[in-house]
Amino acid sequence: MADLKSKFLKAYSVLKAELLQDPAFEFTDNDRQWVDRMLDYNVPGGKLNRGLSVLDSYKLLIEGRELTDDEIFLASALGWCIEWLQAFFLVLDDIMDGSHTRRGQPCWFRLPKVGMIAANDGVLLRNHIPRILKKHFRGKPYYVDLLDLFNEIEFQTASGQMIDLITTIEGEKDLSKYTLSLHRRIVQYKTAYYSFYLPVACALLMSGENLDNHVEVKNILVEMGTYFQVQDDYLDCFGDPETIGKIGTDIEDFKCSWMVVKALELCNEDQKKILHENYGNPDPSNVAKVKALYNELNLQGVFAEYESKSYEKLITAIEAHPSKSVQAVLKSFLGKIYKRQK
Ligand code: GPP
Ligand code: MG
Ligand code: MG
Ligand code: MG
Repeated sequence: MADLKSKFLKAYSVLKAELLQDPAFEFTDNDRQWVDRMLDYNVPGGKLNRGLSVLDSYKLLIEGRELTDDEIFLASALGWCIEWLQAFFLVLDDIMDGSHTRRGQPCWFRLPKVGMIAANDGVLLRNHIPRILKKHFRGKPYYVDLLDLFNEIEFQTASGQMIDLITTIEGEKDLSKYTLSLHRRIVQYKTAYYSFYLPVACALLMSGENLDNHVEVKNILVEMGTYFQVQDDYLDCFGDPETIGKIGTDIEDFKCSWMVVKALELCNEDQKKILHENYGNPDPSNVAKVKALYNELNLQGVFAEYESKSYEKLITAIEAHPSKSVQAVLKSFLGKIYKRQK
């Protein structure tokens, strides 16, 4: 596995070098340096779970036989396309959420020389994906399906991001609309499809499968992605910023987070008043009051319970799947995120 990871990391340098020599644009040294630095800052610094999962999943799907170097490179290239997509989303999400840090460093747009150039860098990151796909997959029978998959999932993610954002519009702040069903809709679209379904769908396409035959796999991965975003919401409030590499902003931003939805479900009238008075206010004293209320309601315990229940449900759904190799793919993915601290 260590060997596969090092091959995956090598593929990044190959893809970056190709993009920096893209014949469709006449780069000067200065332009090339900008893109080089922008990519290194935003693409490879995360956990790489999504990218590596394409490789892991493909290996499990073809069962038994060794991967050829060509297959390792292609599965890595698809994994990197997902990491590029993620970089595109995060660069823009950090602007929209007014975040300060990401992956243990200032958000890209916070760098004095970058600022709103980051918005165009986001567009560039997004455009690199079809360029990578064209270069390496154009002759493959599944090329059109790959393009279609990335397009569909980008649309779903942007739509999820839209509902995440429009629930927080200034002047219309209304906690009464924050329910578990709204939360579910947001996280399913903004996170689950691109983070969980996409890596496995890429591996399925590469192994010659028709995605229409894998609706149940998709349903399980969307469940897993929902659980993953609940963890993200929890860590935004109770995670260690040193470990997660980012400082939470959900309370300040009036987000429809799992935490506030649960708090609203469990609170009495006096506690509800505290939420209404303090949620969505950037002042640290207001944020502290919300966190104190979360503690009073034992949301850490409520989350721990949610976490083990979700795990059990997912394992049951996975074990009901007829294919052992698909079960292995799904279990490997779940193993990577269960009880994660970052
Ligand atoms: C995560 O939400 C969702 C995304 C990164 C999708 C963004 C989509 C766009 C079209 C820009 P989050 O804000 O909770 O993530 P984090 O906690 O990492 O900031
Ligand atoms: Mg964010
Ligand atoms: Mg966001
Ligand atoms: Mg978050």
